[in-house]
Amino acid sequence: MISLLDYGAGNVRSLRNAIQALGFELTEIEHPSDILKAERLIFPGVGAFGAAMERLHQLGYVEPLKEYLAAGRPFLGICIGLQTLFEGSEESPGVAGLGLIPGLIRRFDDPSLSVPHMGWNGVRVERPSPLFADYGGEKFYFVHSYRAEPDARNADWRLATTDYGQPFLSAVSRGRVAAVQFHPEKSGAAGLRLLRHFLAGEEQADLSPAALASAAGPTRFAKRIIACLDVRANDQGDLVVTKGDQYDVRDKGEGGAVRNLGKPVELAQRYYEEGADEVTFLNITAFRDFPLDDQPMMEVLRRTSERVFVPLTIGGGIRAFTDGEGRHYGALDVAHAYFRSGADKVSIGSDAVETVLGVLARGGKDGGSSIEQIARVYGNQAVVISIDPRRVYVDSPAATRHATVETATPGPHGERFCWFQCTVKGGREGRDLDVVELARCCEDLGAGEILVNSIDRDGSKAGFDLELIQSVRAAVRIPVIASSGAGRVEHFSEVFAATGVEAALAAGIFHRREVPIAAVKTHLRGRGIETRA
Ligand code: 1PR
Repeated sequence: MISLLDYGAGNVRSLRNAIQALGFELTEIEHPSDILKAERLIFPGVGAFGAAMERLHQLGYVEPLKEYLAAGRPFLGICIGLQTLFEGSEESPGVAGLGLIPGLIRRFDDPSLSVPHMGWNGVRVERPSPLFADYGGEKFYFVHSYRAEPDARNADWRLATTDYGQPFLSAVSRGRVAAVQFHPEKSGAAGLRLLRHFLAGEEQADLSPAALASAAGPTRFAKRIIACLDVRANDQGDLVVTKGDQYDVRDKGEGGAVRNLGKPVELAQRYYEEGADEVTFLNITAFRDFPLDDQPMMEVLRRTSERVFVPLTIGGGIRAFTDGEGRHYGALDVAHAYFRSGADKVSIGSDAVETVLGVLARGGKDGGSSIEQIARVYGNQAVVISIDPRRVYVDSPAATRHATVETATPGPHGERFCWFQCTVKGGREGRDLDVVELARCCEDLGAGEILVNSIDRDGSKAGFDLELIQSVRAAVRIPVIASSGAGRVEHFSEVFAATGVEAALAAGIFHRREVPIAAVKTHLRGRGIETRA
């Protein structure tokens, strides 16, 4: 029987789904005494180090957990569940960890690298282990801003290391106690296999040929290819995957129907099977409907998270609402509902623009924004900002206060400069705010990633707006996702080579089966750009 130690801070639905998909039943740790009764204990940690330790103390779990671990009983920690085994973390100075493993958790500090380390990276398996018995050399999904440093004092715990600026401990074990920094429940088939080895109590320690090979050289961080599903109800009320052409999702001509490119869950599962590194749902009319009433959307998320084991992002309508009966809901309530339904990250569009306008007008942040609230509870890495910008052409930089670029694509009247205006409500309204102001302020508010769409390029197949993407890439240190305009495989190598972004997203060419995800990855590897297999 598997006992899950869910201390209630974050989204562990994905892990539950993975364990159930593997055919194992879970029992919950609901009382400190349950810990010493557990046969096999799995401890997924999400959120911040200090918050995790505080919750464990509040629940009275620390002492029984230390006793369980000291007895060397079967244990698998995940992410923060690895970090709390150490003595402490720079993330929460002065907060003691469980102290089972000597050493400190430190922040990534290589200025040339985005933080969090968010995406797919390899592991160097350093000794035989049941977890990696049939390891085939695949990459795993990481999302963390702090890392466990290998040193002489924890050498006997070292199971695998990974390179991101410098090597860090990506897996530790001693006897039947093990922990991994990456998320096996979000690492596709390779992650499910590793989970199965633990859940089945396999003790056969082995070192596969691929594991031996992995120990040879550096691990390589992959660029992410993300499949995006814009979702809304069609005129018959059915939730469909649609696709905008410069954000217009209706077929051309009088009374055009909402384009219908398929069913959300089926398409998401197809993309998972075809090798998408992440799947993003954008609920494109949620800005006007109250998402908590949108049970079909929550059902789509629940059913998708039961069969898709790579990160799921959901956006649309994450902001404060007052419903028809005058009941007030905060953005955190909407985000809770999305996480409970299976999302790993939430993306905020319109509300981020209004928030930043408020911060700039007030001259400072007040801790009450949707970004700050959600990042505080779920961690920075769970908050994505989705920008819906459009080009505004000007004759000269002096014509506007906004950050302009000298563009290779002149305006309709030959203007050689432009700035990128932020919009809300799916591009329906512009705001006096540019993408650089938005991105920088959102990073300061605690967002973990920026999705840069483009109204001008959306659905055009003309390629990504490289000048737009580069403007945002240069403005922040958090990961950036390029979006809008992909038409052929070369557009992906072009945007990675020109801007250095960590991920690229597409919709239309995948929905219409014009370009397979595998073809994009083959092309990128052919150009020496690392991808997950
Ligand atoms: O503003 O917080 O309620 O969130 C609304 C979300 O829905 C935002 O993320 C916004 O980008 C999105 N959205 C709103 N209206 C539309 C629309 O199309 N009418 N989708 C819309 C925007 C952008 C990408 C698109 C790429 C790739 N879509 O998701 O799929 O441009 O397209 P391509 O590869 O086919 O060129 P809130």
